[in-house]
Amino acid sequence: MRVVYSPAHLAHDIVTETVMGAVIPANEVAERAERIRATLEADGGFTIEAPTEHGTDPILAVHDPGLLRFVEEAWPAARAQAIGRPNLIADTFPNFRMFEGMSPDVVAGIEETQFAAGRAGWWGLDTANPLVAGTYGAARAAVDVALTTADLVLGGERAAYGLCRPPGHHAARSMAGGYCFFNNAAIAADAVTRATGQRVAILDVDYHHGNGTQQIFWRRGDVFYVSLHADPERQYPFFLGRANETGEGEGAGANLNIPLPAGTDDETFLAALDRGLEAIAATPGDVVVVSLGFDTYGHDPIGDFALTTAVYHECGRRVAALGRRLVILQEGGYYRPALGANARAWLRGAEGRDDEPLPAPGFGAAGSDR
Ligand code: Q9C
Ligand code: ZN
Repeated sequence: MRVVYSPAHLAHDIVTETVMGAVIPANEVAERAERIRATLEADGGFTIEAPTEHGTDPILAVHDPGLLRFVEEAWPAARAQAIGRPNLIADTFPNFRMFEGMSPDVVAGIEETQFAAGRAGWWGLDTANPLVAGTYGAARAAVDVALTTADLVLGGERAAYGLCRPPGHHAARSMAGGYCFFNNAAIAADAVTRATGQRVAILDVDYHHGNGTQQIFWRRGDVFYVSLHADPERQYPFFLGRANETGEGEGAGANLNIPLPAGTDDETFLAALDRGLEAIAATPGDVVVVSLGFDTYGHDPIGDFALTTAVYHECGRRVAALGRRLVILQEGGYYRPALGANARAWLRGAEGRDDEPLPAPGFGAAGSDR
């Protein structure tokens, strides 16, 4: 399988994040993508290639120009304001209840502030997306990775994998969040619908609900969003991801959320996956964009599912059995020791290759499960 990867992600060198205000070692780190790349290289069945530049038009087809400008300018602006921190994390957000009782005209007149912390809050969902000097370049490269992966599939590949980092599915039209800045999968899906004039499905199997992807396509009937995720009742992003969110207007019925309980195991997950795949099979279209996360893994530090490496092979196999062409894009997954093995298993399953074990630990950079 052809894999698209850019070393530009390394400049998004996140070291810490905050959880409920406390500073902890970051989860969404560069090592994640490097582990996956090394394991796919060691496998020998994947070819790794660089993305091509696609410019900002495909980003602006999906995102508010203000969000793009914010991600580009936030770091230099923070520096210019003599904010000498290693990263920029917002702490004040325009919670919609702040404006309760105020007329829509008054609310519409409220503007983005140019002060770094306020501006990051204006464009952000939460405190989980630290922005550093290299964030803009990395986020732009992740979009190019996604669009190049889509190009490969439009060019005739049955399936291709984009090793996107930072991930994207929490980023909405006008909002970053949850380690995401630009919505790689949404940008790719939008580009595919424009290139083909056909409907596209997005299958999101990251542990978290892809609130950003749902929001972007909420009123669109040309992109069908299906997500399997931890029930937002107990898990981030908390305020979207419920089963009764099905889309509106042209998009009515084109959003399917499948929230899952803590402890979800291989069997429960596969049953939910089959539900999602049946729904996709019932809609027209030839291309599926997969938002692929491995934070469903049993040892994931921020998830509570119990999936095994073996089931990822079966998931890849079942998704490919749809018979559609696959633009597979990396989202989350934070248990670094198993990331390579999990990605390799999923992608081998999608390609119809068997689930042969990795080369022995110590042989090459593939790494073992534990
Ligand atoms: N206790 C993705 O997987 N909340 N994003 C972290 C940790 C944010 C996850 C809280 C999680 C965002 C792409
Ligand atoms: Zn996730």
